[in-house]
Amino acid sequence: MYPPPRKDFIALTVSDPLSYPYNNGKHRKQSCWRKWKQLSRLQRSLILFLLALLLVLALLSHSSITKRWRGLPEKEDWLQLGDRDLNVIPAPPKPVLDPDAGKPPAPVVGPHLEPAEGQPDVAAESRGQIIPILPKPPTKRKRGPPSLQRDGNVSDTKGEEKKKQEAVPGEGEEEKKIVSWRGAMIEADQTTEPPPSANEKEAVAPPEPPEPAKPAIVVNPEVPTGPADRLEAVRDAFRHAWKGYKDYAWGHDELKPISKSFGEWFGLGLTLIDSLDTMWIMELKEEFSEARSWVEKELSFNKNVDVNLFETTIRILGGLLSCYHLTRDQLFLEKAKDIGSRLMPAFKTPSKIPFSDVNIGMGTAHPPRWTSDSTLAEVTSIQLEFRELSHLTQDPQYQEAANEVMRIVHKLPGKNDGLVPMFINTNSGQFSHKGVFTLGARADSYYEYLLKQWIQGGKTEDELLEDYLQAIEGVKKHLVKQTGPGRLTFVGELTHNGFNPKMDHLVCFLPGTLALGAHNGLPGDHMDLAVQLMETCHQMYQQMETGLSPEIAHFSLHAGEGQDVVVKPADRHNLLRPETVESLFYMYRFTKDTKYRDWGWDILQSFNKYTKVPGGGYTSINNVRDPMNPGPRDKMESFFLGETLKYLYLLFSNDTELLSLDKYVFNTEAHPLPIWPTPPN
Ligand code: DMJ
Repeated sequence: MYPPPRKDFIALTVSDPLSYPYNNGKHRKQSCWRKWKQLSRLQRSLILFLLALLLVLALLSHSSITKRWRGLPEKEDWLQLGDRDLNVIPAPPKPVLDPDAGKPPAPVVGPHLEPAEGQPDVAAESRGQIIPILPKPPTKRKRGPPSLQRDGNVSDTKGEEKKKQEAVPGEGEEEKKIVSWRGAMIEADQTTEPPPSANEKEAVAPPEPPEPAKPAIVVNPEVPTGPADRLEAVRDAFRHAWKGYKDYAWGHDELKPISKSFGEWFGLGLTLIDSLDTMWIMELKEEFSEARSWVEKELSFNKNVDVNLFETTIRILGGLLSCYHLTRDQLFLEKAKDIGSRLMPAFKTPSKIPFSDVNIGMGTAHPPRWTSDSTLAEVTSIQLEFRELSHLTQDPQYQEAANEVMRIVHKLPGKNDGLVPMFINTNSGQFSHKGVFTLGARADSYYEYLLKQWIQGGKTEDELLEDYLQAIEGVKKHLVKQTGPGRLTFVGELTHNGFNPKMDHLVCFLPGTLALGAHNGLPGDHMDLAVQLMETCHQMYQQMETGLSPEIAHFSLHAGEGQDVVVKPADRHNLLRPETVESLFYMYRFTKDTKYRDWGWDILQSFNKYTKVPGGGYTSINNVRDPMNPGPRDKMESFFLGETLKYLYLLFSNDTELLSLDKYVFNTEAHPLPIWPTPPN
């Protein structure tokens, strides 16, 4: 409740319109003076005090508003980052591709993000490359630094206004402006661009407040970006991620880089184990050796803890097996055997379809509390690892349990031209929740593992190949469509209501898998589809203002001028997922088309611009459409180190014998396992 107004105050502010005309200034002045004289000393003192108070308040709020306009953050807005973290590169908005795709892109003036590989400097416009520059300050002021605010989405910035923003600063103007940025995800000296030369370093402007009236350029056009530099940039990214993990989450499952703490899922050092083979491949020997020592001295699976069968298999069992193959260090095989045998109780179900959860200390397993169903992708994407464990240990129990699941699913009714429902019941062994078909969450890696098991086994298991080929026909028949505006090929979903033009980022594993199949002798049109889908996955990044894909995209089927990719508010997050860079790796290995490397390079740069946390680590973000405030989620998923950075490294490596795709098959968490030699007939 507000208190009643004070009488003194009212007496002063109400005028007397009956005695004096309202617009007569002289009379009004005289009247005010008379009124003032009529007041008691106490009343006058009170009024003067109130006026003084109002003046002080006005001055204070003026100073705070001015601060915001100048882009100076208020302390609590910076998520407790230290003062040094306030000096960050401004996040440039990334325009969507011109909807007139196909037409030659309009010439863009500005520095190149990076020249094409092997050439010192190729015109960015020849690739339709985006040139990031700061937007012109908007006229409307919103919360946040005015120089970084944008109204509406990027298409609003087109036209005359945009042309003005793209002007190159003249000689003598600063090439880098460093301004504070709400969201604080970027360090001035830690973009993907390789370190500048001594001269260039001197040219870099020191951190200082922004000058909102001038556009500022954040990319140094002179930076060389040949293959070696790109490899080094990925290693730098890994080191930065690892630093955060080591400093704030060592031995725990996941880093929370903003709060500089950790999150626990299973309590098994998930990130550390998921990262082992990446460090080995990147030749980060010191980091690897420290991690190995933790595995030797600290890692214990004898814990009363429930773990998810699928996640533990692909990340921990897969990670340890792969590390054993790369290093031949028995430690990793011993640990793999330990966790593998502790997961086996999951298969003790009436149907032989495993439960989702296992207590690795108690040796018990159970489904989720709310259902007796397991997720289809989960029970059919553990086979590469269990089969390999049997190979190495000569103990057939692992392989038999895993193969049995595939045999059951192979024979099950309820598929739709090879497409499978998303759930399977652990009691009945039948599909449940039938009628919904997707290549995204809950079904994705079923398709991936059909092909990869066939390859792992030396291409001898015909049922796997049969199921894979049929499934791809089903995908083509029911799920593949093209957008109206730009004719982008995408994979949608079938629901009870019919076709839904929705595609999870997870589906971007598919171009790589299709290409791998074609490389292994499967139909050429699989490769054609791979090329088209790869373009779409690239566009899911390219058309976002941050250059990062949303978790889910919807596609427009209507012909016309609209946008191909539509993102719903709830789907705008990015979890640092690997699927697109995974496919880029396969596509580059099989085609040697350098555009795939360029696309991967753009993605790495965007990760560095929008998800890199000062001090160490990368974070998932909430909004790929808002470069001013991508909204850090304070979580670095283990697959960022296990998969995303590994695939980027392999994409940029010129050594095709490094994990040759004719010798290794990657599990769904990017852990390479050997292809078995074909048995003699
Ligand atoms: C990873 O754990 C695996 O790639 C899995 O197949 C899907 N989800 C994440 C990455 O997105």
